[in-house]
Amino acid sequence: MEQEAQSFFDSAPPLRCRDDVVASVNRFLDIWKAASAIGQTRRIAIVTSGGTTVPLERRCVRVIDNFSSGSRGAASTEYFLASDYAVIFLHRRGSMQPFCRSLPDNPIQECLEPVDGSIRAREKWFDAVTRAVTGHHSAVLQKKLLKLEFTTLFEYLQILEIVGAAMKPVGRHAMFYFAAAVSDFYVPWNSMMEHKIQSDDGSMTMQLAPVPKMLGLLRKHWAPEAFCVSFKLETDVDILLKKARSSLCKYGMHAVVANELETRKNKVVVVTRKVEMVLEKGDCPDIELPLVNCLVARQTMYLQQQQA
Ligand code: PAZ
Repeated sequence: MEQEAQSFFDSAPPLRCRDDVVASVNRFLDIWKAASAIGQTRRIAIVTSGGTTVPLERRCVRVIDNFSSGSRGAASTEYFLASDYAVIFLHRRGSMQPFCRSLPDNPIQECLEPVDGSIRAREKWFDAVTRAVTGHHSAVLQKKLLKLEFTTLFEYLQILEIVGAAMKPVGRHAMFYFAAAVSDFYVPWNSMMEHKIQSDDGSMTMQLAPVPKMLGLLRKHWAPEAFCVSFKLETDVDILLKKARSSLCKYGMHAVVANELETRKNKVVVVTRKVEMVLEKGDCPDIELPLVNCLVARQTMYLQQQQA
């Protein structure tokens, strides 16, 4: 498994923003280290969000994409921040952002209007705009939120490796929360066509390779002490829990959140080695509130086990 992961990284196109990512992650961690040194150790959640694309050509015209909107990751980020976590929000470019969930699709033109030579929020959208601006501003000002962007699977996994390895010193105070929908199959860079695939020949067949599983590397090498939560999405409820239980053991996760496509906004099951908890939205504003609360409590238990 490790060899497959290594050859994925060796053959991936170099990450263009690598130096910037490394520098911003290091800056974020320096703040965490300085606070820890004076006894104010904060937990850090690494929230992955949105779907990865799989390019079909090197000079990319076409991709394989998936349905994920990034809503789960954006909402969860808000709740982790509210629970006093610092958050690294590793998200798909253009996907849903924290504090912006109540805005319409075209927020600038729909929410704002020109008045007497300046711009102001329309009354109908005033509360949503205020929340979006102040929520984000306050998290950034307190240096509690770092946003990192990906589009392709190659970018996602390379950034994850940087962040994962950087989290080692954070130990049990780090929580990985893998809500992103990561492609299961891809076209390896070294077997990918350079130019746009031609349609002149009629139908075509393409061979996709399985994406190497990186969770094992995270648990074994990058950040072995971190609290790790992965997600399992299925459309067939009959296999959902079985698959979630199996990935709990296979990758050494502390919890797996099982969700079904149609009901994912109202119900999830948190699967751990000892218990399985069904969480429902009920009267909460969204399902991510009870979900994040539950996982924060599980991480507290995990931290207490170390002290015992
Ligand atoms: O991004 P979103 O809010 O539309 O959907 C969230 C989700 C279903 C992608 C997430 O809860 C999830 O299950 N992620 C892992 C998917 C998987 O690879 O099984």
